[in-house]
Amino acid sequence: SAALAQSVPAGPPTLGATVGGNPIIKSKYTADPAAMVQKGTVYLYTGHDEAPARQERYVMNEWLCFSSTDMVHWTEHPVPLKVTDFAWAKGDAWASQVVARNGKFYWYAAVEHGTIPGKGIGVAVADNPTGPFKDARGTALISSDMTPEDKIGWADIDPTVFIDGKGQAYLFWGNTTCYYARLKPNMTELDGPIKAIKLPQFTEAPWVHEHNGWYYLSYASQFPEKIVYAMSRSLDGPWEYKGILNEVAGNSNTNHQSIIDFKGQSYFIYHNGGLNTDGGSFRRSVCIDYLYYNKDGTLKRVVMTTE
Ligand code: FUB
Repeated sequence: SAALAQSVPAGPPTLGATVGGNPIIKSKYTADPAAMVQKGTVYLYTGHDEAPARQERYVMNEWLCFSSTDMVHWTEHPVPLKVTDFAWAKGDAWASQVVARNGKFYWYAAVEHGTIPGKGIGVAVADNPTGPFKDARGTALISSDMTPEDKIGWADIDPTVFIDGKGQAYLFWGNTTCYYARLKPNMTELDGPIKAIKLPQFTEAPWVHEHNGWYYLSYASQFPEKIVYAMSRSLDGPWEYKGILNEVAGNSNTNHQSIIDFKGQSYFIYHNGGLNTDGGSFRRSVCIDYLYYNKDGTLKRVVMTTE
């Protein structure tokens, strides 16, 4: 079939080539993608936009999980995590990321805290990428009392976790200010102070990845959001701002990216508001396009495709 032919490219795809049918999930609205590669399979974790048509507010109560071995055909797994799995939380299944360590899978997720004003970040754990996941702490890992300069109530969102070659794990997160801290090897406790990173026009959605000896910190900038990025040789910085990676994605005020290498290709996974006539800022959809590196490690701008 045409879709299958696309999944086995005969050589590197050219700039602007399609991965295979954006948005990739058409059965529901999906947002805030975070992909994880495990043993020849990509697991894609997303938020679930459940706002009815014309309701211009987030309705998000659970996260979703899909998997693929070719980035074209996706299988949905039963809902692996809900806000109600965090007893201390009261709503808002916002952005999240899953990482693997020592045979377990740790899911970092932003929610509305039940008793401490504002958002918080929890961590759930499972023996399998598809769950079932259980709250690993019983309390928030990050809450607004830990970042007291938070004047907006949602500074503590959008976690991304990266484990370096020496096994040191780092948690990055934030809205308006980008924070980071080390994690203990148990992945459920901070190891040292929370620090702020100075990044130009940081809005939210940090994502940290590594490629050929460079660390990349991409993030959503301004509003409506573009995705921009910075590079460093060290996770402690200094981070050098490199500019726009992805322009505002159609019909959604937010964007939120995940970047992975899989079977020799690099991918930029993001969301837009392009599905159906009801699609938009509160009914978003995950899309995938190829990502290309220049020889000096900088990134070519992502060409967004719709097919
Ligand atoms: O989905 C809710 C929020 O919108 C996320 O946490 C942000 O990154 C933005 O996409």
